[in-house]
Amino acid sequence: MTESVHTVTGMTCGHCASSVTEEITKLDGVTDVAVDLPTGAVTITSTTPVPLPALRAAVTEAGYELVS
Ligand SMILES: [Cu+2]
Repeated sequence: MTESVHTVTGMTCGHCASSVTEEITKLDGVTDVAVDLPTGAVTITSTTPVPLPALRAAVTEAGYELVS
C-alpha cells in the first residue's frame, strides 16, 4: 500500500469533498481517499503510486485544482 498527501484548492463544503473523493476513487489502484476540508489536504491510499497527471485530471474533472 502507498499513501500520498496532496493539496487541492477550491473545496468549500462536504459536497466539494465528496466530488473530489468520487473522482479520485475511480483511479486505478485507489482504495481510500480522505479529505481534510479546512486545509485542502487529500490523503490517498492506493495499491500502486497514482501517476500525478492522472490525479491532476481527476481533480480537474471534479472542478477543483491540484496544487501539490
Ligand atoms: Cu462545496
